[in-house]
Amino acid sequence: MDKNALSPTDIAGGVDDHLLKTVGVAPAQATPTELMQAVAQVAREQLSRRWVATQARERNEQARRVYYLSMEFLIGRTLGNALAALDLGEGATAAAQQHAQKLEDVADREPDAALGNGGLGRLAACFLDSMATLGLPSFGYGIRYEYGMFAQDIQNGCQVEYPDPWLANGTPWEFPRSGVSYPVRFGGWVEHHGDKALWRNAAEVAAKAHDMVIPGHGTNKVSTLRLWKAVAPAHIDLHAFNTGDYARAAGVKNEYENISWVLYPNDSTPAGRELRLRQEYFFVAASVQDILGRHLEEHGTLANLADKVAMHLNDTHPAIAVAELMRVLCDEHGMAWATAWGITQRVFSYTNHTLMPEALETWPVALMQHVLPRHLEIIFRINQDFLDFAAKFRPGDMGFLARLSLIDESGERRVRMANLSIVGSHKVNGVSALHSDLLVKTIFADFAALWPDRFTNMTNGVTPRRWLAQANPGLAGLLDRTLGAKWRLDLDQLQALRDQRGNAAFREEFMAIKRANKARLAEHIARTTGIAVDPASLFDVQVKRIHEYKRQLLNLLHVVSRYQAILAHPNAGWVPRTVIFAGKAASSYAMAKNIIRLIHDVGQVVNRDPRVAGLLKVVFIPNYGVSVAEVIMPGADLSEQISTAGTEASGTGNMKLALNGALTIGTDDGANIEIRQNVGDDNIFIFGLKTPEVVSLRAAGYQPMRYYESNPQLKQVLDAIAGGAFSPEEPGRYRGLVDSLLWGGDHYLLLADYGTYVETQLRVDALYRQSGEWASRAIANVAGMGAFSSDRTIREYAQQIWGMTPAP
Ligand code: 26V
Repeated sequence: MDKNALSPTDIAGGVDDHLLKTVGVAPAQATPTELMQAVAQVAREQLSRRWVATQARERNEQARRVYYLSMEFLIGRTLGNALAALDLGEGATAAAQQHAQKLEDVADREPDAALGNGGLGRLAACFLDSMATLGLPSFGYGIRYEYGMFAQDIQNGCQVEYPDPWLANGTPWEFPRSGVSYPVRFGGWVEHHGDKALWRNAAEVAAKAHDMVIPGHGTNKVSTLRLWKAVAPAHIDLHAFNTGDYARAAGVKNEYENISWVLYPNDSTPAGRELRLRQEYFFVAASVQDILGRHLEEHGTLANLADKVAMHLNDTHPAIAVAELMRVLCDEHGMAWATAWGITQRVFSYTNHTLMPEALETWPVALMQHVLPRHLEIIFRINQDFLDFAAKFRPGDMGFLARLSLIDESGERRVRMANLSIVGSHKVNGVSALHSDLLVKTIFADFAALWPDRFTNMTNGVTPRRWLAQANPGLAGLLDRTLGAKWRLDLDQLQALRDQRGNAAFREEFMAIKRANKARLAEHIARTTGIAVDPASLFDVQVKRIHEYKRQLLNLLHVVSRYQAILAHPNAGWVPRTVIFAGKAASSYAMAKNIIRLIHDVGQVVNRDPRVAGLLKVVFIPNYGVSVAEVIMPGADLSEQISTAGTEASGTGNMKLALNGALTIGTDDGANIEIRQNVGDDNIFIFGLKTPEVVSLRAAGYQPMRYYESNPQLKQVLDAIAGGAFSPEEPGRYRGLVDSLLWGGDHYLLLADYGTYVETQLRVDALYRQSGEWASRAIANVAGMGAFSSDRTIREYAQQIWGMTPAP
């Protein structure tokens, strides 16, 4: 593929060279961390070559490009992925060996780039991988946070958060572009001279570009992730500096540079914090300048902007870009409003990632006036034009207009960023079939009435390079021997595995690989929790952010039921189980933190009770993130996807687990529905209320107490938790938690789904006892996952939203 490919000797030589010249150590004395840095430098050189070549080609071709604007990119580690893309894996393994190291251990020294909270950020990272692999001319744009997602430690069963200084020792993967810097302005006021608006800003900060090169697989093309760092403009407060008041000078500098310091967490209730709004505008303003600058360089006019530029809004976080593009086109380039608006709508598209009303982003008008006065004016004008149009559609219907308005006038006036995104885009999509359907039936119904064709679905996907080839080398090897290596780029080829379901030798090999992955996971569990688990037991896995709607608590109710049932019927032939949890709680989300604590408290009791030894264990793996997930996904037997129907937009962990041969136990929610359609009803355990049933149960007046009173098993479980059976030193610790279910409304209907969930778990046991059958169904899961490659997702975006044709 690559004429300049390095031989193993070249690689080993390159590593030693970089140890000496870049890292600054004697090659013979290199530590694993230093080796990681040197191997990374060898890969970096190759990536740089590809970057230069790709950029030149796209410039010459005057290519149409897609710009993926996202506040989050949950990249994880880069070394393994880069080596695979560059086909340097074997050479690097050999080079590590020459230093008496395993490449795996070397790669383990790289900190994760955890520039995201969860699903939305990881999706962006999978999309970059697919855009590069499909050769789409593309850039990701985001923020170079100094501190990413917090690190989670568990102390006495409770979550404790630590900062994540992932850049403390530098990163070999970024290319600071000293020449690429843009001013970003804030605050002040607006003067109007005739029909000209003049924004007199109060402050200005510089945005400096730091590029990460995103290698494509099976191609020499690469893509760019351009992250902006906030830097105080050189001229600020020179006076303080000159008079020797360094403390004041430093204070002023920090006030500017704090914009890119830290990733905001997904809080239980997103606060309208000013710094967050500044972050959003900061990266949008820099990106728009960069994009228009590139366009003008190549085309010399903005008239054809929409023919050459697609900008995608990953959720509403970058939605201020709609107003910013209007401002730049009209105020700075003198374009007529109507012309600019036509271009803007053709340029933008928007993805919604959640139906949860608490998570919909709005900003107080007063805050926006203070931070972005000109943008607020522009938003008002967009709103005026829009409402004039909408009024003709349903004359006299003031409720309709109030709901559509970009401004929520019901209390403190607020700007609705989702409404701005929809009005400013030509396409709006949800992330699974169900979610997209619910969008147009619920929160965006009024917009869908106006513009039915604007709304569409793009079911999520995951990159098979990271989530199968890299995370599960054992299974990847078996696939290579069975199907050849092309599945990495054409995941539909997994279909052919269906024929292997009845092949005893294949099944055995498949399950031996699963067993080895479980042993690896067990080692990770022992190392991080001190708990020994048996790889022969069924590994039952729920890993994701901790949230009430995801119902980790329902899982735990089952664990307690099982514990009590084993005690009551010790000889009932129980299938040994290890129930594995992992995930972070937002630091201000008290209920989520309490759930983490309860998991640990239940674990303390269960794991020490000799009466259930060998039959039940409960573990919580700390600090869930991309790298931890790469160990967990391949080692799972059972994937828990048990959100209340209608709440999980898609899920992507569900895809990673099934792709690695786990069977799903899940509700009829998000992408679970499409997973079922693809793997077949017999190969998945779907239970519980469906979305319309959830709706009617709530409408009829849901009474959780009725389930408690009528199900003795459920009553026993809740009584035990509430009575302190798992917190004997503080018996009332979980009274409030149980009360929130019984008396607080049980908002996510745990008690309503409890019965069918526990029954379904018994069916899981029954199948697991028939190991051949289980193996066959696990294989069917892998075979059915072709549709969930992010390559498929990105092809759909390219063709149906961005107007681009990816390489076949
Ligand atoms: C949700 C919530 C729920 C209420 C409280 C605050 C809050 C804050 C953030 C969020 C989620 C934000 C968006 C997000 O990450 N959505 C996830 O996107 C994934 C990729 O599309 C998708 O697979 C997940 O189902 C969806 O939750």
